[in-house]
Amino acid sequence: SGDSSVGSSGGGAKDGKIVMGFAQVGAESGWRTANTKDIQETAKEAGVDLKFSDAQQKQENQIKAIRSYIQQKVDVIAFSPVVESGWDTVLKEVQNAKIPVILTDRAVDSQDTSLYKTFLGSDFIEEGKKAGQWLVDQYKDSKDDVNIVQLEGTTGSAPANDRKSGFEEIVKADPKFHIIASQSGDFTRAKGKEVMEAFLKSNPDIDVLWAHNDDMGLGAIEAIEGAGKVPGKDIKIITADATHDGMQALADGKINFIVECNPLMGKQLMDLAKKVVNGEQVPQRVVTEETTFTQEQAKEVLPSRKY
Ligand code: GZL
Repeated sequence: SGDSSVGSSGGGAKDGKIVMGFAQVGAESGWRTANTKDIQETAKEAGVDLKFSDAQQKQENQIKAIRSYIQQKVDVIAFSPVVESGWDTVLKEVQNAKIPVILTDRAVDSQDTSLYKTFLGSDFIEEGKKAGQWLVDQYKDSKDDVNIVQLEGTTGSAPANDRKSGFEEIVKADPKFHIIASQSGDFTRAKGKEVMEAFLKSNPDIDVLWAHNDDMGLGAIEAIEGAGKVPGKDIKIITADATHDGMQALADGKINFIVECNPLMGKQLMDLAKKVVNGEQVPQRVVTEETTFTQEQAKEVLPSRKY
């Protein structure tokens, strides 16, 4: 009949191509734009027909996009849930439409793990612990109190929840560490600057900033310099992600340590998508590879970084 959609998994698979609906969080950070670029490039390389939406960090927009992918009868739906909760209803609609789901980057707190085939992304608790451990090691010979402020990621998101709990688990084991302020900067540079300005106004003696991503850390650097203090010296800064701008600030001595969060998961996503569309078994959890960087290491690797 020449109609290649006949007999496919129901998707609009034109000429045998897999059709993927991807509902992205937004374009809030350098990490996110690197993640988006990688997904779009690897889809092309894998011959996957990618339908892509940007939810401007709003859950209702992601839910709308997922519903539109159901209507379009795509072969597979992938998305990075902006927050952990509130997904069961729409994921049940996808399940009823017999479309497999892959979670990327961020997790959902649904108890029913049959609602998705796999979760591909970083271990954010581990990332928080790495940040905390670096701090403990830095101050191991000091008896003085250490005052920490924390710029949390998007409220309710898996990276914010888990980076916070991983970090606090490590530093709270030592009574000299005090988290004197902690607030969301929504993963953006602008909000990170705004919240850090408020922290600086109400806390004259901040020793350390732990920012859940580079972008908030970079905004905080502007606030710290605006307050006449030296970032990386007067206030030590730890961030997560290791995007180009963060790594540049690390090499320049304005950030002291970065815990990498690898956005380049597109190739793994496309391989997993082909498997789930073909009904093959895939692991329930795939953890992305990533490391950490000191100022010296940043200087070395900057020229070869992809993002
Ligand atoms: C982490 C990702 C976070 C990044 C932020 O995997 O969800 O969202 O750390 C991004 O930069 O906004």
